[in-house]
Amino acid sequence: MASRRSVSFVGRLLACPRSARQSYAIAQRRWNASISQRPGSDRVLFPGAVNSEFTNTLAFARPSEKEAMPTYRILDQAGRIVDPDCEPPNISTPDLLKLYKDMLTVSILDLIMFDAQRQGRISFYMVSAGEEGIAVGSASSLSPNDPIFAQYRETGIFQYRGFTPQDFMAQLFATRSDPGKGRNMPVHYGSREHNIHTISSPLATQIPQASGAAYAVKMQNARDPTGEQRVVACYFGEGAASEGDFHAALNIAATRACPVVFICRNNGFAISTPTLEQYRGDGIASRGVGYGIDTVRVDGNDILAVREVTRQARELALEDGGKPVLIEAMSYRVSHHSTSDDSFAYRAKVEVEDWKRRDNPITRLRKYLESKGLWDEAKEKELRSETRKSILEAYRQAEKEKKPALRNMMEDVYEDLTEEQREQMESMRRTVERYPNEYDVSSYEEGLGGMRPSGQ
Ligand SMILES: Cc1ncc(C[n+]2csc(CCOP(=O)(O)OP(=O)(O)O)c2C)c(N)n1
Ligand SMILES: [Mg+2]
Repeated sequence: MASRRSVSFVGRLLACPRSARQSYAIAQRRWNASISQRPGSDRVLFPGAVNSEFTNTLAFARPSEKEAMPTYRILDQAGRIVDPDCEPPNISTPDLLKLYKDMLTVSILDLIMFDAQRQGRISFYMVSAGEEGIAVGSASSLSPNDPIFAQYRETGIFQYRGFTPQDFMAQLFATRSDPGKGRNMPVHYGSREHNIHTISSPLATQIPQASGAAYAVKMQNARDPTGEQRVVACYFGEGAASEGDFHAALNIAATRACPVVFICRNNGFAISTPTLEQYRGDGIASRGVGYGIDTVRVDGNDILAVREVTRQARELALEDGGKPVLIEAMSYRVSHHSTSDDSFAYRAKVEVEDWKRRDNPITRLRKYLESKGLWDEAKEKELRSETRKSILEAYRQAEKEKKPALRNMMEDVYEDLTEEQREQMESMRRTVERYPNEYDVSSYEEGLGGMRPSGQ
């Protein structure tokens, strides 16, 4: 009777989706692990380490004696395919050119806006210099419907997903067209339309949020197996990976099997702290392995390699009902950390100059395109001048645009304004009214009237 019942249970199980079968296998493994070893077995089934062989050699695992995880690349620094026997990269010419144009656009936007901050036109800026390939290359292998959580040096994902110069400028100048209503510092973009969650300043907060979103996506994928199967992508710097949030996020994603592709940009610095002082292990990749997560390290200056690694990571993340994957993309932060930083106070200028000369994702792809006859100096000049022109046009328009009404500082914090918020808004309005020469609010929508609650 019992065996008949178990046969029908197995039958039912086999009819289940693969993810349910996997959960059963895990449960079975747990059950086995709780039983003591069979006589003569060469390994014990401890519940906490289920496949560990016995040894009578006492040896500490010494990571310093292990080889570092290799770094995958397709193109070398001269833009040549490293292994000519390999299949050529599977990418159409228009797609290849889009990668190049998007990287170049980000770098031109960065130059213009860095200067804009120096001229006092915007309050703050952060460039992606040297790391454009990581954002653009990885975004090109995601579905536009995959939700993204990012840090702040991934402008390329916004560019790739269709942000226009006007979209960038609305946020940077905090105009009334900014979907964030001017509440965030510059470069903290967000876009519901493009499925990119708004950038948060507190480091690493986006990582557990991404694991949670991936758990929701996992359930949506299971509920609608014939619909589009999505993953979540989550970007962060190697410095952010020192936060507790990083560890909690990776562990929960691993144990709950969440389809999330973690993309760490390892650019050698967390502001002034070099990686040598941040950790002793083998980068961030070794931590993925520690959490039981499939992990790969890639040359972040090789956009084709980043694209290919992300494509495969996305496929892996959707296997067996979902699981996390970690990509560590190696690069070098060519720029100062932000407009508030002077990196020559803690690193030699010659080191930066050397990196600039030696390697760069944009020049690497350009060399490759030139070798294929797809790019030349005339095309480069034309693209640079067109891009500059359209960015400057949007810049000038945004400078003239009104800022959001001042009530937006207080509204939307709670569903309705609280009594205290009403009093504060009223008190602010009276102060501004009394000192018009000190507080010019004419550049804000509705001027002084914008300090009354909506609908009043
Ligand atoms: C919780 C928290 N601690 C400190 C900071 C200040 N801070 C801003 S960026 C940064 C460095 C982050 O380095 P990394 O994650 O490697 O990113 P990168 O700037 O190199 O792209 C620090 C310490 C912060 N924003 N949030
Ligand atoms: Mg860093």
